[in-house]
Amino acid sequence: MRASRQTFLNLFCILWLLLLLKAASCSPLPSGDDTPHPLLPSRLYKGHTCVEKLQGFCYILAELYGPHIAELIDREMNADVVCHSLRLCKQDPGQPLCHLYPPPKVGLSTAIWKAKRILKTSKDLKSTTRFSNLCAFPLLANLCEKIKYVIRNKLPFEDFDGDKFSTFPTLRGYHWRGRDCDDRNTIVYPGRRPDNWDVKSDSNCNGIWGVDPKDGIPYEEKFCKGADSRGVVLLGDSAGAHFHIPPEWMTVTQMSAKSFANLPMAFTDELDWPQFSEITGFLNSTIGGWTDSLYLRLRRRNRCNHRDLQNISQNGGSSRNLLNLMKSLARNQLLDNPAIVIYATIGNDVCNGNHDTLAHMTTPKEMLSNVMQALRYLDSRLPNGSHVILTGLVDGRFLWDNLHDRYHPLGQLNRDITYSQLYSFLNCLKVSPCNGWLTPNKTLRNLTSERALQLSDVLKEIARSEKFANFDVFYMDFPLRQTAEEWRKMGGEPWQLIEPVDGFHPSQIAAALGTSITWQKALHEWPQVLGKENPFNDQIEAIFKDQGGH
Ligand SMILES: *[C@@H]1O[C@H](CO)[C@@H](O)[C@H](O)[C@H]1NC(C)=O
Ligand SMILES: *[C@@H]1O[C@H](CO)[C@@H](O)[C@H](O)[C@H]1NC(C)=O
Ligand SMILES: *[C@@H]1O[C@H](CO)[C@@H](O)[C@H](O)[C@H]1NC(C)=O
Ligand SMILES: *[C@@H]1O[C@H](CO)[C@@H](O)[C@H](O)[C@H]1NC(C)=O
Ligand SMILES: CC(=O)N[C@H]1CO[C@H](CO)[C@@H](O)[C@@H]1O
Repeated sequence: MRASRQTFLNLFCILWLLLLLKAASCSPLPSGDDTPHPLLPSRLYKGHTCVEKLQGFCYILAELYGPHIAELIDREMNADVVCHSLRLCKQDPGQPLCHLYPPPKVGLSTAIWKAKRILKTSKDLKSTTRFSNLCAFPLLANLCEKIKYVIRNKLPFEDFDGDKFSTFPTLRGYHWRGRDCDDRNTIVYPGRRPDNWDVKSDSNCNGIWGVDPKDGIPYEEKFCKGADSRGVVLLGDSAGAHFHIPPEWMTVTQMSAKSFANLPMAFTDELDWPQFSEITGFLNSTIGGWTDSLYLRLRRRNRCNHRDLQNISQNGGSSRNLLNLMKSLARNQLLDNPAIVIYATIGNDVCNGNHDTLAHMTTPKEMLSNVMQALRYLDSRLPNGSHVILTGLVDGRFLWDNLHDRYHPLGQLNRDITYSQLYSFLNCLKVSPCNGWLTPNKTLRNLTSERALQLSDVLKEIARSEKFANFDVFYMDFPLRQTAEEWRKMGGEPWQLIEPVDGFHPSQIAAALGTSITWQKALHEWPQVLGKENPFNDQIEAIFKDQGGH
């Protein structure tokens, strides 16, 4: 599993740093470009034109690396040099130095050597010092408190408050799963069948409870009995987790304090935006595009499904590591409603950052074994009457074909970095999320797609031939082609369907369009998956309003 969470965070940090340096050193100050640069931190506090725009973002980096970066920029060293000297860009012995920008005149290794000497003269920051500096930043204080709390109490970050559902918005709380409505009570959670028709309290968190004073019938019974209630569970990879780095963090011209307003939240959610994701998204998108999700549609179809969603996706999720990840599925076979499980590891079985990437791809035989194991596990956990939809792998040639000669947000200002260059750089640093597709080698891209197709065929065959006791199983291709077609009809361009910063993940637009395609397919071909429409939706809305929000 090369394309792990850590890899993405590393990648993010590298890109981020490179940007800052570029922005700071290129700063389009109105005058006096020939005067020596004053130290970066003081420039930050005084708020010079270009730097002013970087605001909070610069502040953090200045806190983290301030004097070092300032010294280095003063000596006109470029971002690659700083990246290497701070060891953010790693170099393996005997391997060439990776660089994104043209090397400085003195040569890259000389410049790095000089930069390292400067670093040695000032005291090295320990990670703890860094952390408390970070905490001094008001925007991050709240996050720091939470992290300190977790560390102090030796809690695993995964289940921050010791419960699978949570009233904390981030740190894998309700942005990942339907919000719990009573964190202290373990028999209260979304998706369960109601306790005594929720006469006294809302045991399943769908916002419907109490008794109708007119006839003495509990509302839950009146509106939800026999309503075919069901939840949505996404088992997937970073596409499901909706990996997104806001491009305005990368594009100097778009930078403003507001761009960074969502920074603390993005960090605690590990740069995934599940609240906007295509299967479990529920908030209006603040990251471009619009939100649409199977969960939202299922909720609209039957308001009794309110809050019944789980996102068990992870960056790097593949058929193999999903086997472990899925153990965090929270579904009680006896007490809970059935679920629709979307199994969607759309790329990581063929995507890895290895040099001999082909040798490290999942084979069809392994795929069969992994997926069958997963399905048997689900069969032991899902309530009878559930449904599983297997989604095929994406054809990632789409990425190269639509992006390679376009400018990356990092390179838009000076028109100097294309995706092709970025991919090579990531490949060189060994942090590429997918050597097989993010490569100029057409044969390799073809071979990667060929394997992806074979793995999709395995899924298709499973759906055709295997039977399970508690769910039926369906297959659909990853709807990339239809998505692109729809988007073209709407006047869009294919490259807009890809996350601009990483040049790899589906964008918010792709997610929203994909949802509607998936929904339509289910509606026409497998209507039993979606259950029936609840005739009481309007009444539920009239009485319970937003049902307690999400
Ligand atoms: C998103 O915003 C629109 C109007 O701006 C609103 O009608 C809709 O209900 C919102 N959707 C969600 C999921 O909040
Ligand atoms: C599941 O429900 C179906 C009817 O919906 C029934 O035929 C089947 O026997 C049930 N399976 C189990 C394991 O209870
Ligand atoms: C890649 O595949 C396409 C169609 O699938 C084919 O036209 C092309 O010749 C192949 N290229 C290489 C280099 O294998
Ligand atoms: C392209 O990839 C294929 C398959 O890995 C490899 O055999 C070939 O040597 C590569 N071509 C180049 C120019 O690197
Ligand atoms: C991708 C992801 O965040 N999955 C998480 C879903 O929620 C559970 C419990 O909070 C986590 O354990 C998973 O890692």
